[in-house]
Amino acid sequence: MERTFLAIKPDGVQRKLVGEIIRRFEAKGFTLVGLKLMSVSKALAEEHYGVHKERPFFPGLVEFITSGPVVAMVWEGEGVIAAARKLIGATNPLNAEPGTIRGDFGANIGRNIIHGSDAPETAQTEIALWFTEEELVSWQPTLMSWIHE
Ligand code: D4T
Repeated sequence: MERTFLAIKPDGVQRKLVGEIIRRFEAKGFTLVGLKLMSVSKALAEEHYGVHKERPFFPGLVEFITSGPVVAMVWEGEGVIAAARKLIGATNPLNAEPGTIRGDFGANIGRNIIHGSDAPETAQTEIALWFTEEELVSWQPTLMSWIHE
C-alpha cells in the first residue's frame, strides 16, 4: 500500500478548509494514518522546500509556511501519491481544474492551500521528515471490501 504526505497550509487552516479537505480524501476511499496540527519551524520549512532554496519565491514561501498552523497528514491507499496530486490540482490555482481543491478554493500561487508529495521518493522523505514512526497508525478500515475488489 502506498503512502503520501499532505499538508494543509496556513491559508487552508485560516480559511476553515480543514474539514472539507479531509472529507474529500476520506470520500475518495483513502485512509488517514497520520494527522497533527502544528507550528512549522523555519528549519523544517527550509528543509521541506530545500529544492527551491535558490528560487526567488523561497524566502516568502518559508515565511508563509511558518506564519500559522499547518495540518500535517499521511494518507494511505493504492496509487494515493498520484491520485492526491490530481485531487489537489495544478500548483497555480488559477490553472487548476474546477473540482480540484486548488481549483475550487484557490486564486493565487502563493496561497495554494495544500501540499502533496509529488513522487514515491519524495513521499518517503517527507513522511520521515514530518512524522515519527510512532505517530503513524496502521489500521484496516472495515469498509475496505466496498472500496477495493
Ligand atoms: P507544493 O510543493 O506546495 O505542493 O506545491 P507543488 O508541488 O504543486 O509546486 P512546487 O513544488 O513547484 O512549488 C512549491 C510551492 O512554492 C509556491 N510557489 C511556487 C510560489 O509561491 N511561486 C512560484 O512561482 C512557484 C513555482 C507554491 C508551491
